[in-house]
Amino acid sequence: MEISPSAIHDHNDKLLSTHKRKLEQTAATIPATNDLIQKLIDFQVAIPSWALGTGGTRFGRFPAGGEPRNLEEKIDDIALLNSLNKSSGAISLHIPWDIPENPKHIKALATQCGIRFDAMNSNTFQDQKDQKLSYKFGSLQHVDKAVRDQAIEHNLQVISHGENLGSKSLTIWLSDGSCFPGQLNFRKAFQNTLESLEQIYAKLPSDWKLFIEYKAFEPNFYSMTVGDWGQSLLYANKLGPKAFTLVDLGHHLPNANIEQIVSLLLMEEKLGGFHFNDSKYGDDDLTVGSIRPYQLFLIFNELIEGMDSRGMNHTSDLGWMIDASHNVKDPLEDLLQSVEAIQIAYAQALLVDRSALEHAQSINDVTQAQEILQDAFRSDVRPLVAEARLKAHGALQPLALFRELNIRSELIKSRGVKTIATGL
Ligand code: PSV
Ligand code: MN
Repeated sequence: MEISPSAIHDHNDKLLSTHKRKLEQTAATIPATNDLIQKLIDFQVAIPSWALGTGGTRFGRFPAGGEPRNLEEKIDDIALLNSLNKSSGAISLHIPWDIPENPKHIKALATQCGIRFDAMNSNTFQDQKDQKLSYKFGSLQHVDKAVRDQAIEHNLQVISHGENLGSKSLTIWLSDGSCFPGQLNFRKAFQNTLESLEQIYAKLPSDWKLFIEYKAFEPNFYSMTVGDWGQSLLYANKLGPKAFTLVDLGHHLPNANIEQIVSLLLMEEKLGGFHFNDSKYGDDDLTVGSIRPYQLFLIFNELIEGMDSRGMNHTSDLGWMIDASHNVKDPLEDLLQSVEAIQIAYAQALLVDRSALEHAQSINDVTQAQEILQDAFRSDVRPLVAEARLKAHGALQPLALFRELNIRSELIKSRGVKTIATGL
Protein backbone atom coordinates (compact mmCIF):
# COMPACT_ATOMS: atom_id res chain seq x y z
CA MET A 1 0.00 0.00 0.00
CA GLU A 2 1.40 3.35 -1.01
CA ILE A 3 0.93 6.56 0.92
CA SER A 4 0.56 9.48 -1.43
CA PRO A 5 2.79 12.52 -0.93
CA SER A 6 -0.37 14.63 -0.79
CA ALA A 7 -1.68 12.63 2.22
CA ILE A 8 1.60 13.34 4.01
CA HIS A 9 1.50 16.97 2.92
CA ASP A 10 -2.08 17.47 4.20
CA HIS A 11 -1.22 15.82 7.50
CA ASN A 12 1.86 18.03 7.93
CA ASP A 13 -0.04 21.14 6.93
CA LYS A 14 -2.57 20.61 9.71
CA LEU A 15 0.15 20.23 12.33
CA LEU A 16 2.65 22.74 11.00
CA SER A 17 1.98 25.83 13.11
CA THR A 18 1.97 23.89 16.41
CA HIS A 19 5.10 22.06 15.32
CA LYS A 20 6.94 25.29 14.43
CA ARG A 21 6.07 26.81 17.78
CA LYS A 22 7.47 23.80 19.66
CA LEU A 23 10.55 23.75 17.44
CA GLU A 24 11.31 27.41 18.16
CA GLN A 25 11.08 26.77 21.89
CA THR A 26 13.47 23.83 21.57
CA ALA A 27 15.90 25.65 19.30
CA ALA A 28 16.13 28.48 21.85
CA THR A 29 17.80 26.18 24.37
CA ILE A 30 19.48 23.51 22.22
CA PRO A 31 22.68 24.44 20.39
CA ALA A 32 23.71 23.37 16.85
CA THR A 33 20.20 22.36 15.90
CA ASN A 34 20.80 22.17 12.13
CA ASP A 35 23.75 19.85 12.48
CA LEU A 36 21.75 17.63 14.81
CA ILE A 37 18.78 17.54 12.44
CA GLN A 38 21.01 16.54 9.53
CA LYS A 39 22.41 13.66 11.62
CA LEU A 40 18.86 12.54 12.36
CA ILE A 41 17.93 12.69 8.68
CA ASP A 42 20.94 10.54 7.77
CA PHE A 43 20.37 7.91 10.46
CA GLN A 44 18.57 4.80 9.13
CA VAL A 45 17.44 1.72 11.04
CA ALA A 46 16.93 -1.58 9.22
CA ILE A 47 13.62 -3.39 9.72
CA PRO A 48 13.76 -7.17 10.14
CA SER A 49 11.83 -9.14 7.56
CA TRP A 50 10.67 -11.46 10.34
CA ALA A 51 8.99 -8.79 12.47
CA LEU A 52 6.35 -7.45 10.11
CA GLY A 53 3.79 -9.95 11.29
CA THR A 54 2.45 -10.74 14.73
CA GLY A 55 4.87 -12.55 16.99
CA GLY A 56 3.82 -15.00 19.61
CA THR A 57 4.91 -16.99 22.58
CA ARG A 58 4.84 -20.73 22.93
CA PHE A 59 1.42 -20.30 24.51
CA GLY A 60 -0.26 -18.59 21.60
CA ARG A 61 -0.36 -16.11 18.81
CA PHE A 62 -3.01 -13.49 18.12
CA PRO A 63 -2.68 -12.22 14.54
CA ALA A 64 -3.54 -8.65 13.66
CA GLY A 65 -4.69 -9.43 10.11
CA GLY A 66 -3.35 -8.04 6.85
CA GLU A 67 0.10 -9.49 7.49
CA PRO A 68 2.48 -9.58 4.50
CA ARG A 69 2.14 -12.92 2.68
CA ASN A 70 5.49 -12.86 0.92
CA LEU A 71 8.74 -10.96 0.60
CA GLU A 72 7.28 -8.50 -1.89
CA GLU A 73 4.59 -7.50 0.61
CA LYS A 74 7.19 -7.24 3.37
CA ILE A 75 9.16 -4.80 1.24
CA ASP A 76 5.91 -2.90 0.64
CA ASP A 77 5.33 -2.66 4.38
CA ILE A 78 8.83 -1.34 5.00
CA ALA A 79 8.43 1.17 2.16
CA LEU A 80 5.22 2.26 3.86
CA LEU A 81 7.00 2.73 7.19
CA ASN A 82 9.78 4.59 5.43
CA SER A 83 7.44 6.94 3.63
CA LEU A 84 6.01 7.88 7.04
CA ASN A 85 9.25 8.23 9.01
CA LYS A 86 12.01 8.41 6.36
CA SER A 87 14.28 6.48 8.72
CA SER A 88 13.49 2.87 7.86
CA GLY A 89 15.17 2.65 4.47
CA ALA A 90 16.61 -0.86 4.87
CA ILE A 91 15.51 -4.46 5.34
CA SER A 92 17.34 -7.27 7.12
CA LEU A 93 16.45 -10.70 5.68
CA HIS A 94 16.26 -13.99 7.53
CA ILE A 95 16.97 -17.13 5.47
CA PRO A 96 15.14 -19.47 4.87
CA TRP A 97 12.15 -17.53 6.20
CA ASP A 98 12.49 -15.02 3.36
CA ILE A 99 14.35 -16.54 0.45
CA PRO A 100 14.42 -14.16 -2.51
CA GLU A 101 13.27 -16.67 -5.16
CA ASN A 102 13.70 -14.11 -7.91
CA PRO A 103 16.51 -11.88 -6.65
CA LYS A 104 16.55 -9.54 -9.66
CA HIS A 105 12.88 -8.77 -9.23
CA ILE A 106 13.21 -8.39 -5.45
CA LYS A 107 16.20 -6.09 -5.78
CA ALA A 108 14.44 -3.99 -8.41
CA LEU A 109 11.32 -3.74 -6.24
CA ALA A 110 13.35 -2.67 -3.20
CA THR A 111 15.33 -0.12 -5.20
CA GLN A 112 12.14 1.31 -6.60
CA CYS A 113 10.85 1.68 -3.02
CA GLY A 114 14.12 3.24 -1.82
CA ILE A 115 14.94 0.24 0.39
CA ARG A 116 18.41 -1.31 0.61
CA PHE A 117 19.41 -4.73 1.98
CA ASP A 118 21.13 -4.66 5.35
CA ALA A 119 22.64 -7.70 7.10
CA MET A 120 21.54 -11.18 6.03
CA ASN A 121 20.64 -13.57 8.87
CA SER A 122 21.21 -17.30 8.71
CA ASN A 123 19.11 -19.85 10.56
CA THR A 124 20.60 -23.04 11.93
CA PHE A 125 18.41 -22.98 15.03
CA GLN A 126 15.43 -24.68 13.38
CA ASP A 127 15.16 -27.79 11.25
CA GLN A 128 13.64 -27.14 7.83
CA LYS A 129 11.26 -29.50 6.04
CA ASP A 130 13.68 -31.10 3.60
CA GLN A 131 16.77 -30.87 5.76
CA LYS A 132 18.91 -34.01 5.92
CA LEU A 133 20.45 -33.68 9.39
CA SER A 134 18.98 -32.20 12.56
CA TYR A 135 20.20 -29.21 14.57
CA LYS A 136 18.66 -30.58 17.75
CA PHE A 137 22.12 -30.76 19.35
CA GLY A 138 23.62 -27.72 17.71
CA SER A 139 24.89 -26.70 14.30
CA LEU A 140 28.36 -25.15 13.97
CA GLN A 141 29.36 -26.75 17.28
CA HIS A 142 27.95 -30.20 16.52
CA VAL A 143 29.92 -33.32 17.47
CA ASP A 144 29.15 -34.71 13.99
CA LYS A 145 31.16 -33.07 11.21
CA ALA A 146 28.40 -33.76 8.69
CA VAL A 147 26.00 -31.54 10.66
CA ARG A 148 28.62 -28.82 10.91
CA ASP A 149 29.21 -29.00 7.16
CA GLN A 150 25.50 -28.72 6.48
CA ALA A 151 25.30 -25.59 8.68
CA ILE A 152 28.39 -24.11 7.01
CA GLU A 153 26.86 -24.73 3.59
CA HIS A 154 23.65 -22.98 4.69
CA ASN A 155 25.62 -19.89 5.74
CA LEU A 156 27.40 -19.85 2.38
CA GLN A 157 24.04 -19.95 0.63
CA VAL A 158 22.87 -17.03 2.73
CA ILE A 159 25.93 -15.05 1.66
CA SER A 160 25.17 -15.85 -1.95
CA HIS A 161 21.53 -14.66 -1.57
CA GLY A 162 22.91 -11.49 0.01
CA GLU A 163 25.36 -10.91 -2.83
CA ASN A 164 22.51 -11.03 -5.32
CA LEU A 165 20.72 -8.31 -3.39
CA GLY A 166 23.62 -6.02 -2.57
CA SER A 167 23.85 -6.82 1.14
CA LYS A 168 27.28 -6.41 2.75
CA SER A 169 27.05 -8.40 5.96
CA LEU A 170 26.06 -11.71 7.48
CA THR A 171 24.75 -12.03 11.03
CA ILE A 172 25.21 -15.43 12.62
CA TRP A 173 23.22 -16.14 15.73
CA LEU A 174 23.62 -19.68 17.03
CA SER A 175 21.29 -21.36 19.44
CA ASP A 176 24.12 -23.87 19.98
CA GLY A 177 24.86 -24.81 23.55
CA SER A 178 23.64 -27.33 26.08
CA CYS A 179 20.68 -27.83 28.36
CA PHE A 180 22.36 -29.94 31.04
CA PRO A 181 25.74 -30.20 32.74
CA GLY A 182 27.87 -32.87 31.14
CA GLN A 183 26.07 -32.67 27.81
CA LEU A 184 28.92 -30.80 26.11
CA ASN A 185 32.65 -30.52 26.29
CA PHE A 186 32.83 -26.69 26.34
CA ARG A 187 36.30 -26.54 24.80
CA LYS A 188 35.45 -28.91 21.96
CA ALA A 189 32.18 -27.08 21.29
CA PHE A 190 34.08 -23.79 21.11
CA GLN A 191 36.73 -25.26 18.82
CA ASN A 192 34.20 -26.86 16.47
CA THR A 193 32.31 -23.59 16.31
CA LEU A 194 35.49 -21.64 15.61
CA GLU A 195 36.56 -24.04 12.85
CA SER A 196 33.12 -23.82 11.26
CA LEU A 197 33.12 -20.02 11.49
CA GLU A 198 36.60 -20.00 9.92
CA GLN A 199 35.26 -21.83 6.90
CA ILE A 200 32.41 -19.34 6.51
CA TYR A 201 34.78 -16.41 7.07
CA ALA A 202 37.13 -17.74 4.38
CA LYS A 203 34.31 -17.44 1.82
CA LEU A 204 33.09 -14.02 2.99
CA PRO A 205 33.35 -11.50 0.12
CA SER A 206 36.17 -9.01 0.69
CA ASP A 207 33.81 -6.05 1.29
CA TRP A 208 31.53 -7.95 3.69
CA LYS A 209 31.41 -8.03 7.49
CA LEU A 210 30.58 -11.03 9.66
CA PHE A 211 28.54 -10.22 12.78
CA ILE A 212 28.62 -12.74 15.60
CA GLU A 213 25.57 -12.30 17.81
CA TYR A 214 25.72 -13.58 21.38
CA LYS A 215 22.91 -14.56 23.73
CA ALA A 216 23.04 -15.59 27.38
CA PHE A 217 20.35 -18.26 27.29
CA GLU A 218 17.42 -19.66 25.30
CA PRO A 219 16.81 -22.08 23.71
CA ASN A 220 19.67 -23.71 25.58
CA PHE A 221 19.43 -23.19 29.32
CA TYR A 222 22.70 -24.46 30.77
CA SER A 223 25.34 -23.12 28.37
CA MET A 224 25.41 -21.16 25.14
CA THR A 225 28.40 -21.55 22.88
CA VAL A 226 28.28 -17.85 21.98
CA GLY A 227 26.83 -16.83 25.33
CA ASP A 228 28.23 -13.37 25.96
CA TRP A 229 30.28 -10.55 24.45
CA GLY A 230 33.50 -12.12 25.71
CA GLN A 231 32.91 -15.30 23.76
CA SER A 232 31.76 -13.39 20.68
CA LEU A 233 34.84 -11.16 20.88
CA LEU A 234 37.08 -14.23 21.18
CA TYR A 235 35.65 -15.65 17.95
CA ALA A 236 35.81 -12.26 16.22
CA ASN A 237 39.43 -11.69 17.23
CA LYS A 238 40.46 -15.16 16.14
CA LEU A 239 38.66 -14.85 12.80
CA GLY A 240 40.11 -11.53 11.66
CA PRO A 241 39.35 -7.93 10.70
CA LYS A 242 36.05 -8.62 8.93
CA ALA A 243 34.51 -10.28 12.01
CA PHE A 244 32.66 -8.25 14.64
CA THR A 245 30.44 -8.66 17.67
CA LEU A 246 26.74 -7.89 17.34
CA VAL A 247 24.89 -6.65 20.41
CA ASP A 248 21.22 -7.56 20.76
CA LEU A 249 19.89 -5.57 23.70
CA GLY A 250 17.80 -8.49 24.98
CA HIS A 251 20.60 -11.03 25.10
CA HIS A 252 22.22 -10.25 28.45
CA LEU A 253 21.79 -11.54 31.94
CA PRO A 254 19.67 -9.20 34.10
CA ASN A 255 21.19 -5.79 34.88
CA ALA A 256 24.21 -6.22 32.60
CA ASN A 257 25.93 -2.91 31.92
CA ILE A 258 25.36 -2.88 28.16
CA GLU A 259 26.71 0.64 27.72
CA GLN A 260 30.06 -0.45 29.14
CA ILE A 261 30.11 -3.47 26.81
CA VAL A 262 29.45 -1.15 23.87
CA SER A 263 32.21 1.22 24.92
CA LEU A 264 34.83 -1.51 25.21
CA LEU A 265 33.84 -3.24 21.97
CA LEU A 266 34.21 0.09 20.19
CA MET A 267 37.58 0.60 21.81
CA GLU A 268 38.66 -2.79 20.45
CA GLU A 269 37.27 -1.89 16.99
CA LYS A 270 35.07 -4.97 17.24
CA LEU A 271 31.56 -3.59 17.56
CA GLY A 272 29.74 -4.46 14.34
CA GLY A 273 26.09 -3.82 14.84
CA PHE A 274 22.97 -3.73 16.94
CA HIS A 275 19.67 -5.46 17.34
CA PHE A 276 17.44 -2.99 19.16
CA ASN A 277 14.55 -4.04 21.38
CA ASP A 278 13.65 -3.69 25.06
CA SER A 279 13.02 -6.09 27.89
CA LYS A 280 12.18 -6.40 31.54
CA TYR A 281 13.10 -10.01 32.22
CA GLY A 282 14.93 -11.77 29.39
CA ASP A 283 14.85 -11.69 25.63
CA ASP A 284 11.40 -10.11 25.74
CA ASP A 285 11.74 -8.43 22.33
CA LEU A 286 9.53 -5.52 23.37
CA THR A 287 9.27 -2.12 21.69
CA VAL A 288 12.56 -0.20 21.85
CA GLY A 289 12.56 2.33 24.68
CA SER A 290 9.32 1.04 26.22
CA ILE A 291 10.85 -0.24 29.46
CA ARG A 292 14.31 1.29 29.94
CA PRO A 293 14.66 4.48 27.92
CA TYR A 294 17.47 5.77 30.16
CA GLN A 295 19.56 2.69 29.42
CA LEU A 296 18.96 3.22 25.70
CA PHE A 297 20.15 6.81 26.08
CA LEU A 298 23.26 5.69 27.99
CA ILE A 299 24.04 3.19 25.24
CA PHE A 300 23.78 5.91 22.59
CA ASN A 301 25.90 8.15 24.77
CA GLU A 302 28.71 5.56 24.67
CA LEU A 303 28.14 4.89 20.98
CA ILE A 304 28.58 8.54 20.07
CA GLU A 305 31.52 9.04 22.39
CA GLY A 306 33.26 5.92 21.08
CA MET A 307 32.43 6.46 17.41
CA ASP A 308 33.45 10.13 17.47
CA SER A 309 36.73 9.33 19.21
CA ARG A 310 37.56 7.10 16.22
CA GLY A 311 36.11 9.37 13.55
CA MET A 312 33.46 6.81 12.61
CA ASN A 313 30.43 7.62 10.51
CA HIS A 314 27.30 7.34 12.68
CA THR A 315 25.17 6.29 9.76
CA SER A 316 27.21 3.70 7.93
CA ASP A 317 29.99 2.32 10.14
CA LEU A 318 27.75 0.14 12.33
CA GLY A 319 24.75 -2.01 11.41
CA TRP A 320 21.58 -0.63 13.02
CA MET A 321 18.68 -3.06 13.14
CA ILE A 322 15.54 -3.69 15.12
CA ASP A 323 14.90 -7.22 16.39
CA ALA A 324 11.58 -7.21 18.15
CA SER A 325 8.43 -9.27 18.34
CA HIS A 326 4.94 -7.81 18.46
CA ASN A 327 2.51 -9.93 20.41
CA VAL A 328 -0.22 -7.50 21.37
CA LYS A 329 0.40 -4.42 19.22
CA ASP A 330 0.02 -3.82 15.51
CA PRO A 331 3.48 -4.75 14.18
CA LEU A 332 3.74 -1.66 11.99
CA GLU A 333 2.70 0.69 14.79
CA ASP A 334 5.17 -1.03 17.09
CA LEU A 335 7.99 -0.57 14.55
CA LEU A 336 7.13 3.11 14.15
CA GLN A 337 7.38 3.51 17.92
CA SER A 338 10.71 1.65 18.01
CA VAL A 339 12.32 3.77 15.31
CA GLU A 340 11.12 6.94 17.02
CA ALA A 341 12.54 5.77 20.37
CA ILE A 342 15.91 5.12 18.71
CA GLN A 343 15.92 8.57 17.13
CA ILE A 344 15.01 10.22 20.42
CA ALA A 345 17.81 8.42 22.30
CA TYR A 346 20.26 9.25 19.51
CA ALA A 347 19.28 12.94 19.52
CA GLN A 348 19.47 13.18 23.32
CA ALA A 349 22.91 11.57 23.30
CA LEU A 350 24.05 14.07 20.67
CA LEU A 351 23.13 16.81 23.16
CA VAL A 352 25.52 15.65 25.86
CA ASP A 353 28.03 18.38 26.60
CA ARG A 354 31.13 16.23 26.02
CA SER A 355 33.77 18.71 27.14
CA ALA A 356 31.86 19.53 30.32
CA LEU A 357 31.49 15.81 31.01
CA GLU A 358 35.17 15.19 30.42
CA HIS A 359 36.02 18.03 32.77
CA ALA A 360 33.67 16.71 35.47
CA GLN A 361 35.25 13.26 35.10
CA SER A 362 38.76 14.68 35.32
CA ILE A 363 38.07 16.29 38.70
CA ASN A 364 35.89 13.45 40.00
CA ASP A 365 32.83 15.66 40.11
CA VAL A 366 30.38 12.78 40.20
CA THR A 367 27.37 14.97 40.88
CA GLN A 368 28.05 17.23 37.91
CA ALA A 369 28.66 14.24 35.60
CA GLN A 370 25.22 12.93 36.47
CA GLU A 371 23.67 16.38 35.97
CA ILE A 372 25.20 16.63 32.49
CA LEU A 373 23.90 13.25 31.37
CA GLN A 374 20.46 13.69 32.86
CA ASP A 375 20.13 17.19 31.49
CA ALA A 376 20.52 15.74 27.98
CA PHE A 377 18.25 12.78 28.74
CA ARG A 378 15.49 15.02 30.06
CA SER A 379 15.52 17.35 27.05
CA ASP A 380 12.44 17.07 24.91
CA VAL A 381 13.96 16.42 21.48
CA ARG A 382 10.70 15.29 19.87
CA PRO A 383 10.30 18.55 17.88
CA LEU A 384 13.81 18.01 16.46
CA VAL A 385 13.02 14.43 15.43
CA ALA A 386 9.77 15.64 13.85
CA GLU A 387 11.59 18.44 12.04
CA ALA A 388 14.07 15.91 10.61
CA ARG A 389 11.13 13.92 9.24
CA LEU A 390 9.51 17.05 7.82
CA LYS A 391 12.73 18.05 6.04
CA ALA A 392 13.02 14.51 4.61
CA HIS A 393 9.38 14.68 3.36
CA GLY A 394 8.07 12.26 5.95
CA ALA A 395 5.15 12.76 8.33
CA LEU A 396 5.32 14.98 11.40
CA GLN A 397 3.49 12.31 13.39
CA PRO A 398 3.88 8.93 11.62
CA LEU A 399 1.82 6.94 14.08
CA ALA A 400 -1.07 9.41 14.01
CA LEU A 401 -1.07 9.41 10.21
CA PHE A 402 -0.92 5.59 10.13
CA ARG A 403 -4.12 5.62 12.17
CA GLU A 404 -5.80 8.51 10.29
CA LEU A 405 -5.35 6.62 7.03
CA ASN A 406 -6.72 3.37 8.54
CA ILE A 407 -3.75 1.55 7.12
CA ARG A 408 -4.30 -1.70 8.99
CA SER A 409 -7.91 -1.95 7.76
CA GLU A 410 -6.75 -1.24 4.22
CA LEU A 411 -4.12 -4.00 4.50
CA ILE A 412 -6.72 -6.42 5.84
CA LYS A 413 -9.00 -5.52 2.92
CA SER A 414 -6.32 -6.23 0.34
CA ARG A 415 -4.54 -9.18 1.99
CA GLY A 416 -7.18 -10.80 4.16
CA VAL A 417 -7.60 -11.37 7.88
CA LYS A 418 -5.94 -14.73 8.21
CA THR A 419 -2.56 -14.11 6.59
CA ILE A 420 0.51 -15.20 8.51
CA ALA A 421 3.94 -13.68 7.93
CA THR A 422 7.04 -15.86 8.27
CA GLY A 423 9.22 -15.40 11.33
CA LEU A 424 9.11 -16.46 14.92
C1 PSV B 1 17.69 -14.72 18.66
O1 PSV B 1 16.96 -14.56 19.82
C2 PSV B 1 17.61 -13.52 17.75
O2 PSV B 1 17.90 -12.35 18.47
C3 PSV B 1 18.51 -13.63 16.55
O3 PSV B 1 18.91 -12.37 16.09
C4 PSV B 1 17.62 -14.29 15.57
O4 PSV B 1 18.06 -14.16 14.26
C5 PSV B 1 16.32 -13.59 15.83
O5 PSV B 1 16.31 -13.37 17.22
C6 PSV B 1 15.14 -14.38 15.41
O6 PSV B 1 13.96 -13.76 15.80
MN1 MN C 1 18.80 -10.63 17.55
